[in-house]
Amino acid sequence: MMAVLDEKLEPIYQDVLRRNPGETEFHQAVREVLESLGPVLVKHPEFAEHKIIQRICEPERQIIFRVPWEDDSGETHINRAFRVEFNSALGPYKGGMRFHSSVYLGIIKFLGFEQIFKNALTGMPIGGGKGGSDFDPKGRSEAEIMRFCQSLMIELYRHIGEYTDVPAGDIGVGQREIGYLFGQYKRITNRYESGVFTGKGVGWGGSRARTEATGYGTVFFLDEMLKVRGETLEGKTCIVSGSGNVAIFAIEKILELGGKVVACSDSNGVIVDEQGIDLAVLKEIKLVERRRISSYAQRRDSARYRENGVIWDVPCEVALPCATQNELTGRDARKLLANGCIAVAEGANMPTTPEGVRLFLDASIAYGPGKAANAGGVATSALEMQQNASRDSWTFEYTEQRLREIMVGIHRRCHDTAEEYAAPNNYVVGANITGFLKVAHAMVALGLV
Ligand code: NDP
Ligand code: 2IT
Repeated sequence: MMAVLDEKLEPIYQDVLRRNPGETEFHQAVREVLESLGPVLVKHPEFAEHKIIQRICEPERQIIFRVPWEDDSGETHINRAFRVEFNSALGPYKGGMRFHSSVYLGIIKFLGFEQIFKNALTGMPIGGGKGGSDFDPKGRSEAEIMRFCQSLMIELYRHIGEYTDVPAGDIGVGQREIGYLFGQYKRITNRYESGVFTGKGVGWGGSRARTEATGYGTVFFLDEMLKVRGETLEGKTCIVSGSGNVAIFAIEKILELGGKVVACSDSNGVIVDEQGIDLAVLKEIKLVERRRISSYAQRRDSARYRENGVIWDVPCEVALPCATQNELTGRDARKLLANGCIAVAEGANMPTTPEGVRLFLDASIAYGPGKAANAGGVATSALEMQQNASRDSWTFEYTEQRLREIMVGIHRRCHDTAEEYAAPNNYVVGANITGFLKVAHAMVALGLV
């Protein structure tokens, strides 16, 4: 099933496997990028000479630390936290923090590696990094979450800074957690350094439209892919996996552009609403009450809850995976294609397995890989840094307009690069090569560091 790697790249990939044992998600992310790079090395022999690929696969710095904290009953817990500072050729390390029980070094490294190319694609001056912890926020009180964030920051503060490393949110980390992390950073350092975090609240240095940016941006990218095919979202039946930050605002933008969303999900099950998901009800349940998606079905007669269901079995024309890595398998891709799906845009990071990606590319549907399609989140983080640096605060309309232009630009560059490298409409090739070239040229220019 796997594509063959270029003969120069195969030994480099074997080295990555040997040096990073057991980190399967990291291996997957590296392999997927290397599979696109054969023709680049032919055009640019200087990259091999400077060992750019070997260097890009090795994080500049990896920080792993203990986070002790006390729950509300006085019991002590020990978690492990990570910050992988992957590449700073283009700017300070930039990328989110993920709190989820599945987090280990291999997940953070895959995310950090993807982030290098994604951030390069945005055209903004940001390097790549990622962090997180195996802390599970589910069922934890506000006070417990605050204590955990504060304990984590007692170690992390020394490694970050507006010119060094700028964290943000990801799974399990939203504005509330960013507030506790930033508050503790401010207390320890005695500096109101707004630019050290993005995803802050609008009242304390955050950017308007950052909350919406990843979901909106994914739909803007989707819209551009459809345009190339003479299509629009108007009247299209869509499904969106997950029901978190990315999923909710992807749904919002699909509805604004005239599409209909008939299903969403969480890690326990799937909601199918043939009348179309009622966004106000969804937001109330997820953003205000912080409850499970199952309670949506109790409030809408037209909705059904499928415990342990597979969302990709729901017939649709457009599918947006917005939950987590490897959530869409080869089996799911076959099902989507059989049901007439014509477009897939990834709001999540690496949600489609390699077999699924191959099936989408072979079927020539519009397939937008995460590092391109979901780059609107981090791009708007860079706009937040820009506002912080100039002590300014832009309107929602202006910020969304900038986001839209950035997504149109990313789409165009990926599209044109794919054509240049004889892989028309292959956004995987387009995104990997465009992102890589930008970082590789900068690394050569900066010397052996
Ligand atoms: P949230 O924590 O807000 O929501 C995550 C959603 O995905 C929840 O519905 C969650 O369900 C579901 N989910 C998480 N893990 C799993 C799992 N193992 N199996 C099934 N479902 C799961 O996170 P975000 O919306 O911020 O992130 C979603 C995806 O988007 C991630 O891949 C993230 O890396 C990516 N992303 C996020 C960006 C951002 O700005 N936030 C930017 C770019 C990409 P449950 O509640 O049951 O866990
Ligand atoms: O995966 C991602 O791009 C994010 N979670 C957002 C990172 C950021 O710094 O805004």
